[in-house]
Amino acid sequence: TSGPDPRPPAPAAAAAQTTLTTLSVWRQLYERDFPLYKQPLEVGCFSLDSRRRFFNDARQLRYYVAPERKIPNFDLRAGYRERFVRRDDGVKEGLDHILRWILANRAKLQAPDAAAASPPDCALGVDFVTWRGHLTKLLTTPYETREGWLLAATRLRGTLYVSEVETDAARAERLARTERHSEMMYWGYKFEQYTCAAEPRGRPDEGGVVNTNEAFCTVVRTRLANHRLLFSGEVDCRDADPRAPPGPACYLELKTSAEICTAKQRSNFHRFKLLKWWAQSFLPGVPRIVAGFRDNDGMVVSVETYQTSKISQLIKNEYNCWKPTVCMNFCSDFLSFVQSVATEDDPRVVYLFSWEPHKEVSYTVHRDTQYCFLPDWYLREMTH
Ligand code: 0WD
Ligand code: CA
Repeated sequence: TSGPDPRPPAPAAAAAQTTLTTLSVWRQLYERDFPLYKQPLEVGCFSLDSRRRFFNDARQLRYYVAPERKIPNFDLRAGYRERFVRRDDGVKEGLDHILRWILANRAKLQAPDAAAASPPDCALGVDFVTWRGHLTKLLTTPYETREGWLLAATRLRGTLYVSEVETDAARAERLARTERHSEMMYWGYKFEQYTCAAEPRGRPDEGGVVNTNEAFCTVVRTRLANHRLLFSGEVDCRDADPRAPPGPACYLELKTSAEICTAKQRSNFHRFKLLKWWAQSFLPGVPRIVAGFRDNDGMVVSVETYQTSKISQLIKNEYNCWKPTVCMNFCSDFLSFVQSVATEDDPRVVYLFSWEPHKEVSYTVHRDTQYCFLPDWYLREMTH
């Protein structure tokens, strides 16, 4: 990630008025003051059940149960063969669940202040609708050296919808996934099972089935510079104390990571992993991240809680480390780039933004193709 970054900005990057054909990811361009980022406000939530069915409620929200022992010795391999139902990640859902939530909650979105601030052609009162995970990828792009991305954008009634398209490289990696890698993906979900209860005063059900179709997602509204955002992200659990503040302040993100034994491992953890963890939780305003550190056999040997707001302090001693302001300014400038490029208000037109490490962000325009992602049921409701 944060190695040397010697490339100069493209000449065009200096001129902000005209529509650029590419956007530079050169870090120094984004070392400005931290942009406005309004405290994310939870405007709703939804749940996906064991069969991936949508519910406009919090039925899948779970409650955090701190491990009883300092060395928990949770066995993350337990149940991988017998008690694991894996979501079919070949099924591309696009923004469908968020769109369902929008249709079920249109009245809420038209809050008085939102309606007043938005032009009449902007039916939802927001500029962007997307997944939190897509924004996380944007935040980390200036430091990413391995994986590129493809983001499809389409404009409908003034709002830009942004949905990821799987890259050829990501698809090849998914299809070539080894058994070991597949099992290690399970470990994260198994850790959730050891530390979450279905009821506020319940206990974890260690012997239950891990089903990755199930999800609880928060929907938040916020503003990045002049961009009004509506996005959703999966939330692992909340503080079990009923006196805890409402979401997102009561939410916790759960993570697993290899135990840190050497200075080199600690440095890598700070430079690479904490960047991704910070970006993912900062966006929706999730204040705490609980990390289970495991050995190579999948035994959790320690648990640590990180305050999202303190992570950037923690990494400041690393040489040439990532900076939150670069992440946020790049994301803001990318959204401005999308605004300037994706001008035609037509769900049959998709602007495909593409980025590969060591390159600039570029785009192509597609009319009436397989890239169209707003479903007919959504278009019928939104345009009648
Ligand atoms: O690219 C994405 N973000 C995709 C998300 C692609 C396909 C599906 N999804 C779905 C997820 O299944 C989930 O319902 O969107 C929802 C989550 O969206 P998000 O919060 O915007 O995604 P992200 O922040 O990347 O991931 C949050 C959590 C992950 O937790 P960790 O601790 O590993 O970051 O959502 C889960 C995972 O638990 N998750 C997924 N689960 C199954 N299949 C997937 C996936 N493809 N991506 C994330
Ligand atoms: Ca997690």
